[in-house]
Amino acid sequence: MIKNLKPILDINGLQISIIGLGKSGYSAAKLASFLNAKVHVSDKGNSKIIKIYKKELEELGVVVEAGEYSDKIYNSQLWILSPGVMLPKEIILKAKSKDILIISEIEFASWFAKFPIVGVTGSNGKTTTANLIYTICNNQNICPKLAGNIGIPFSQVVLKDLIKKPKKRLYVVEISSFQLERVNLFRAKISIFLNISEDHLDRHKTMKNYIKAKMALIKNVKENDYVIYNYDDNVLKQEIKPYKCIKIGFSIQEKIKNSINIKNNFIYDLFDRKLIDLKKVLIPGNHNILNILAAINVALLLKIPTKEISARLYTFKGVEHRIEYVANLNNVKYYNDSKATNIDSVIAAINSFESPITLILGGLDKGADFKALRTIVNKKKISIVAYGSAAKRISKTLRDAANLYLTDKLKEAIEISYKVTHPGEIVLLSPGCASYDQFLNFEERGMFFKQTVKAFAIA
Ligand code: UMA
Ligand code: ADP
Repeated sequence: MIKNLKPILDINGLQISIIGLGKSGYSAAKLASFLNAKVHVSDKGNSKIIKIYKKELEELGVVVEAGEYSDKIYNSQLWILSPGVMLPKEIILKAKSKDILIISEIEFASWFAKFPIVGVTGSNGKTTTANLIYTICNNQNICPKLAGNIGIPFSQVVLKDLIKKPKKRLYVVEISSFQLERVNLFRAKISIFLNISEDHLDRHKTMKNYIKAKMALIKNVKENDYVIYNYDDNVLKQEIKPYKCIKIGFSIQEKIKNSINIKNNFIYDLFDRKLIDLKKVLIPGNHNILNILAAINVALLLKIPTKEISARLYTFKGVEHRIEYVANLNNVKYYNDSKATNIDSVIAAINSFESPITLILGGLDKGADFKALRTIVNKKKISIVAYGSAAKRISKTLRDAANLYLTDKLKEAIEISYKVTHPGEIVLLSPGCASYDQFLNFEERGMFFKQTVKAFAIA
């Protein structure tokens, strides 16, 4: 029985159930098995990948059940939940009645992480900022490793280090609200909050719950830990106030004392010396300047020489599927922003361009508030090509604010954009919706967009 929430640093012989056998469950099972726990994995699905993982884990002595959760899950002292798992209330209550400790995979991995963690969260910009930190700080003294929601389970990275025993390491962990839902003792030396806007309400139900999940990143913050946060985000500013730690704000709207600041297209360091020439930065938009400010603050805390910071930053070309330049066809530039799956990221993309835009918006409707786009599409004279299951709602909300075309498939939306966009203008896929209606994920959607656009060039 584990009544208090202490990390169980010795899990030798402990009976553990891992729920969900995706990337996280698979890696957590391998880590737990390496540490000699008795591991049982349960997944309600039974896909091809589950079968592959099952075979591999069974060779390690892990018991795997696929297709349903059996009562075996209750024969354990610790549950590790994969981020995508949402358990019915009655299962949680039954586990609690049996004193089973329920944690997230990120929490579990952190118990065995022997090096400091930089935790990166926010509604948008996590992957870009984590990659920026990695690029700027990647030297022999820091030895950073990317992990977490970025697609590399933290358990996988921690296990590799337990085996290889490196002398130095910094974990740069991208952390989603799902992963923070069951954090008990997780603690990052540096925590980053990029922004908070409406997202994942299908899971969290209310903004209050969503914000609460995000703030769990600093639930265990200590006085000498650092919290780097977007000072232009009013919600964050309020939420962070009560925490006792070293707070470092960053802003593009106002000058902040004892912080890096922006003046005349330059970022200045704490001593008012020029640090970054923003004209040399390759990634577009004010949102990316905020991401850069967050990353530079980390680099300065890690004492990366300023020349190294600027030189590395100027090489950073951005991450695939985030306002990614695709092609120039007949003097029309095409950009792939398939990762924009909420409204704030669509606004960030629109604001990154001066030229008129044909915006491809749509996909699987997550219930986003398209009203929030009315002002900007009207002001910037944007044409919208709406597609997918969200198209009708987009049309209803925005047809009197923008020139709007309606269609079903993304392919047709690209064809319409090709026809209606004039030389000097931009075609931007920034869908603001999930991809799962027509694609496996946002990566597949972005690849499809790029291939279709490039095919126009050949035709
Ligand atoms: N499953 C159950 N019960 C459930 C739900 C799912 O058994 O109630 C099973 C499924 O059948 C499946 C497995 O759980 O076999 C999937 O687990 P998962 O959804 O947690 O996926 P992983 O493969 O472990 O990937 C997770 C993150 N997925 C989610 O948060 C949904 C990945 O983020 C992350 O990269 C990975 O861990 C490594 O840390 C993806 C994501 O979409 C990219 N994140 C969201 C986002 O960025 O918006 C938060
Ligand atoms: P995340 O990992 O949080 O999803 P990404 O870096 O993958 O963030 O970017 C997701 C989407 O959000 C992309 O469309 C990108 O252009 C946009 N974006 C990136 N940074 C920000 C930011 N700071 N504010 C708003 N949108 C952003």
